Order: sequence, then structure tokens, then C-alpha cells
Amino acid sequence: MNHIPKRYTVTAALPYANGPLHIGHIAGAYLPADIFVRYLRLLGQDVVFICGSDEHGAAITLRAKKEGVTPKEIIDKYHFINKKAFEDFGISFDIFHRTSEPLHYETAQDFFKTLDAKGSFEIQRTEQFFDEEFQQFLADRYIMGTCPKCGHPDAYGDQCEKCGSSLNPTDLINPRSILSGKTPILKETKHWYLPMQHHQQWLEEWITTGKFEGMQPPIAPHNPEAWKPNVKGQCLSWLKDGLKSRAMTRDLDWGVPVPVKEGEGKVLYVWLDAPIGYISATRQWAADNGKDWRLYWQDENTRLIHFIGKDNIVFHCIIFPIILKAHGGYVLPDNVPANEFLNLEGDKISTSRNHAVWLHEYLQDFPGKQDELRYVLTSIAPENGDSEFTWKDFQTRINSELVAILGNFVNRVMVLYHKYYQGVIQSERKKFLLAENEQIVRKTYDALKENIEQYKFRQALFEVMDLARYGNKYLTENEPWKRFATNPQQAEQTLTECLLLIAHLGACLQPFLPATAQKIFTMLNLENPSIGWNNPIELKKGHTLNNPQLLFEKIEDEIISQQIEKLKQAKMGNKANSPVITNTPPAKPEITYDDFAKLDLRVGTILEAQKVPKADKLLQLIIDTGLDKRIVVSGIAEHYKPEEIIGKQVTILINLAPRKLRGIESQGMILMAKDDQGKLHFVCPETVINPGADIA
Ligand code: B3M
Ligand code: ZN
Repeated sequence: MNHIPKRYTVTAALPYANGPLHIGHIAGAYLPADIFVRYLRLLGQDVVFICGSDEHGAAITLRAKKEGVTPKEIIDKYHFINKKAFEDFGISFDIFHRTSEPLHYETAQDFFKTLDAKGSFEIQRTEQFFDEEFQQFLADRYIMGTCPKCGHPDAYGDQCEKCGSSLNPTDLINPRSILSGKTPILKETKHWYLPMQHHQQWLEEWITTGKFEGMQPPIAPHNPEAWKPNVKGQCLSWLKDGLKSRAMTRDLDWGVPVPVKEGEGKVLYVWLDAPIGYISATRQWAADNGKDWRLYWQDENTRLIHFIGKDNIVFHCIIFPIILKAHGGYVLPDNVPANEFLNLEGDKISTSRNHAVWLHEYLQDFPGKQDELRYVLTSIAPENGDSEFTWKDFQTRINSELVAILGNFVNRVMVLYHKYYQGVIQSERKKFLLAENEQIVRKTYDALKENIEQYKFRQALFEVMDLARYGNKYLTENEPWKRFATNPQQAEQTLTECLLLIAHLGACLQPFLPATAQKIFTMLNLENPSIGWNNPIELKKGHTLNNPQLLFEKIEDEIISQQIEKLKQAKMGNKANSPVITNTPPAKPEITYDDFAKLDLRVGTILEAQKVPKADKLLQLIIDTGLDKRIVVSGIAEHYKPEEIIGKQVTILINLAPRKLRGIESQGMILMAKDDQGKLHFVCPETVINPGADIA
């Protein structure tokens, strides 16, 4: 390739804000993208890492319907849950945007208007499925039926999840409305279609050769050899079937409104608006950081890379490129390294059957162990075919690889260095004394570069672990603990060589296990280095190491059995593994400080408590508010016995208008927190303080 990239725009599929993330999502797109981006950043490349919530489409409206809330409540809830899970897991997006933001509406509508003005759409009046009972057109996921390609009985109107084919609702055999379950009727409507068949030729050329006739900057050629066979294969099979017109608008009331005359009451198709979300997110990031977003999308020296799962291939390799090219002035993806699917304990991961390991739950169950999961998911990443996660394998990989090899090597060296030399470097070491050590480190860097640049993260990590294996063996064979008495100089040499190996190991681990790499450099008391042999690591004489800390701990059988049990329970319909954090209520609308300041919240002390006759839920309390002693009736009788709570401090809202409950006037309200199981807990100061203390 003669075209040298100056910058990278790396995107990871925008997850629908309709549910939490599971390990399949992570292994499919987000973790490989994060490794790649961290690697590029270490090399000092100009890279922006883009993601955000996909907040439109039937995925959202159907979830809202299921939970009995508005779409807005759904997206507000899951956007923040997912954003936090990504952060806690160390996925280092530069921005995690939302497609419900005004800037996105503006960007997507501008795109639509430009395409419309250029004549890139065709308006078609067609008959579409319509649910008479619900008075609604049935697009995409509102309709199900049998896949005409593979016979799967539960294919959606836009896609069959079994064979990956992209469909139109009228392709389905025996269509049924998911709203009423009935067979829909056909009714006329009008939509803006993208005549994809007009793009068949250049796409074929572009996918197979990396360029096409009439190609112009900023579009730069890509290397077709660098595209994964599964990705190219899916594209070619699509092209072989022949591209067809596809509607880019929908009759729905949730989405980006169609911004042209006669488009009233219609919204953009979610797969038109979502990928443009990458652009709006970049615009927001650029605005926040004083950058020019255009360089990241409209400059021929930018490489655009989309990390996705295999079910999104057609949208990123065919439809979005058509849209970008039809608009003009944009680059096309340089690569779309899509992964296949991750299975779980011998079965497909399934949200509806609740068969999944949820990221936010993993992070709760294994606090501080995000690198352990990053390690396992990278080691088994479905790069060339579907792969499988099992808890037993998770345990084995941690115990016999991370603990026994990497952790053990680093720990033995650190402990010995402190024991013999109080952690003070004895002799300066810039280069290895032993040629073999230098060789293996150079080889690791080379292999790392080669594999990461070809999106082979599994192999790349394996090569790094090989360096740890080598270090462990080198240490064992040289036995500095024996030599320390017989040949102290040699013992010191071995251990200092090992320290240098650890430093290079730490450098290589940075993209994969960032927290672990950080721990290593903290122990070594060195700045985090770049990555590569040309970025020398130096141990100066007299430099002091920090105390050893264990990198990993063994995972006990019991923990694994618990997780396996949890999965079983979940499958049997037990709520313990519920993916839907139904008990976390959605965010409420913003208020001003003045709104808040109206509440007179105080610390109160419960002086007396008794059951309210003939009311199962109510307790009558007498509370010392510091200002007075007043009666409060509270719905906590199912959670607390009267005698348990005498003397307990509570948060009380004292200026709530009094109200009668079962004939008793309640003069205030005590605040309670409801946990996942629905149990109520008092909200109270850490230690007993004076009643009447103001809460603000
Ligand atoms: N939200 C689909 C998915 O989560 C979709 C990706 C959009 S990427 C622009 O599978
Ligand atoms: Zn199918």
C-alpha cells in the first residue's frame, strides 16, 4: 500500500439501548476494538474511538412496549447502564454518544436531505403489511415469519438471525404481526428507497479489488487481502444474489423525522440513522476537544475501521458505504473486521431465554477482575468461527495461565529482588546481557505488530503469553535462589534480566490487560512505555522498585459452581440472572436546584412504632424531627417489625402536605431505598447524629 495512514477513525457497533451488554457483545466487537485502539495510541497514532447508544428502531419501541414504559425511559435507562459497564470494563472510547442527541438529528437529517437532493433515493408507493387491530404499519421487527432462505420460522421482517440474510417484510413466508399475532393486511404507503442495485458494480469491484473505476479522493484503496474471509464471503454472497431497493424510511413515531416535504409522520430507517451516528459522535467529540471532525471522515489519509459482529456485516460493508459514496466527500471503510458469535456453555447466547453472562453482573460478581475476563475473551475470541465460553475454561485459563505463568513469574522475580537487594537495582541495564533474551523480546514485538495489524488478537495475546512462559522457564532454569549463595553475581544478573523481561512483558500487555500492565509499571516504578523494541526500557543503578503485589488470584471451584448454577436457574426462569434490571427505575426528567430546595429533608429518630390495625403494610411511627415529635404512617410493615426499629435514624421529608391513611394523619414521609429484590432499606446517617439535622 502506498497510501500511508495519518489517522484512524475506529468505530464499535452502537449497541441498542434496549438491554444490558453480555460477553458475546464484548468478545464480538468492543474488546477487539479496544485492543486495537490502545495499540495505535501506544504507537502515537492519531486515533479516535467512537461508540454510543443506538436509540431508535423497533428494538427500542418493542422493549418499551414489553416493559410498559416509554421509549425515552428505555433509552435513558440502558444508555447509562451500558456506558458505565464499558467504563468499568476498561473500554476506552473517546466518546460514547447517543443517537437521541439533537446533533445526531441534525447530522442524519442533513445526510438525508443531501441524498434526496442528489436524487439518490427513489420514492415508491407500495403495499405494506398493516396491523388493523393496532392501526400500525409493520416494518422490520414488528413482523415475523418463516425465512425464505433457510426456513427458520422466527425470522424478522428485516433479517433472519439464523442464516444472517437481510430481508424485506414481504419476503417472509406466513407473516404475522408481533403486535396482535394476527396475519396482517396489505395497505398502501409511500417510502424513500435506496436503489442499491445501481451500486452493485462499484461495490463488487471495491470489495474484491479494494478500488473501483472512477474512485476519487478522499476514498483511498484498501487491501482486499486484509479483509477477513468471513466478511468478504458474506458481502459477495449478497452481491451474487443481486442488490435490491431498500426502504430508508418507516411509518413509525419513534426515530429521526424525515426532513423533507411529504415525509411527515415518517422517520428514518434505523439502519440509515445509526451508522451516521458514528459521524455525529465524532462531531461531538471534535467540538468537545477542539478538533476538526472532517479530518476523521473526509480526508484520504484517514483509515476508517468498523468493529462489529457478523450480523451487522451487510450494513457496514454495503449499505453504509453506498450512503457515504452517494453523499460524496466521505472516506469508505478500510476494513470491517467482524467477528463471529460466542456461544455459552454449549448453547447460543440468548437474551430472551436469559442465557447469557451479563457484563454489569460479571463486574459485580468479580470486582477488580476485568483483566481476567479481557484475557479469557481475547483468548477465545470468535475471530474465524463461532467459539465458546464456559466457566470451567474461564477458571482454567485464569488459574493455569494468568496465575501460574504470568503472575507467578512476575511475583517470584519481584519477591526475590526485594529479598536479596531490598528492591534496589544493582547494575544498570538498558539492553539484555543475554542475546537469547533480546531475541525473544524482539520476536514478541514483531509478532505482536504483525498479528494486531491483521486483527488477529487471539494470536497476538498468545505471543505475549509466550514471553511470560519463556521468562518463567528462564528463571526456573537459572535458579538464582541457589546461585545467590554460590555465585551471587550470576544470581543478580539473572534477576535483573528477568526484571527487564517483565518490563517488556508489561509493555506488550498494555493493549490487552491495561490494569495489569499498570500494576507491573507501578511495581517497577517506571513510566508506562510505548510498545516496540525501539522504545528502550531502562533500569538505572540505584533505582528503587515498589513492593510486590499479586497480579492475579486463583479462582476457586466454588465460585465457578455458583456461576454455573446461576445460569441454570436463569434458564429455568428464575429471576436471579435477570438481564433486565427491571427494578432500577428509569431516570427522571431534569429538575432545577430550586425544585430540589423546596424539599425540607431532615434526619429523624424513630421514638415509637406500632402496627396499624387491619393494614398489613403500614406502621404508625412517632418521629423526633428535632423541631417536634410527629406521627408518620409508613408502608414498611412487611419489611420491619415495630420493635426492630425503635431508635433508628431515618431521612424524613417534613414539609409534605399531611395526608390521612386508615384514618391516621401522616405528617411527613420517611425515605426508603428499594433493592433489587424489592426489600426496603432505611436511608440514614453513618453514625447517630442530632435529630433535625438538615439534609441538602
Ligand atoms: N444497534 C445492531 C446491534 O446491536 C445495531 C448496531 C448499529 S451500528 C451502527 O446488533
Ligand atoms: Zn434464514
